Amino acid sequence: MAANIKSSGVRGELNAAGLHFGIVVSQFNSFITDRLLAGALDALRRAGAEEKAIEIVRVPGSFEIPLAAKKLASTGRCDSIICIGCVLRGETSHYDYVASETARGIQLAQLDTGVPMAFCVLTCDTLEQAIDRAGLKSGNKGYEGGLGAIEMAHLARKLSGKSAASSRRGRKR
Ligand code: INI
Repeated sequence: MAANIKSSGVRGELNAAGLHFGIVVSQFNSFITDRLLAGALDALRRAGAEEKAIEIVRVPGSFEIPLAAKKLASTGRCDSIICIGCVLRGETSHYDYVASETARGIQLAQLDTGVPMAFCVLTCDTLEQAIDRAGLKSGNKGYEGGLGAIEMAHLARKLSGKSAASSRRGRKR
């Protein structure tokens, strides 16, 4: 095997020091989204993020997350953005529109801006399923999103050939 082949591949570290994060959180179903937000903050703090490097933006519902996330990414301040929401199935097709457009919008926003966006929008049939994913039986998807945001911030820098220092110099604050 050629000596210069890096068989381990490229990956991002789980160290949040020196990184700037945005969190866009929906106020709809806040009983759940508050817990997801707490999980995301826990992940960022444990990994060494500074309080002043975390910006929280609150939107009315999940449908509004993509636009807020895209505008936040366009400021140039964030290395990574965590998108938090909870869509619960009701009796009509409203759920399907909100859930799919939120997911599509977040994906478009990260592809358009190049700023990684963690998808922490629960799409559940019941409140019980959401509670399980917001800190009970199935962990906390906000915490997982926080870790994913850190990893992707580093990976995005590496794939664009930027060092942490050069990335900070180019960032508007
Ligand atoms: N928004 C949510 O975040 N979760 C939901 O379950 C939900 N339901 O079921 O209606 C919801 N609707 C509001 C939506 O996100 C927008 O805020 C609203 O349509 C105004 O644009």
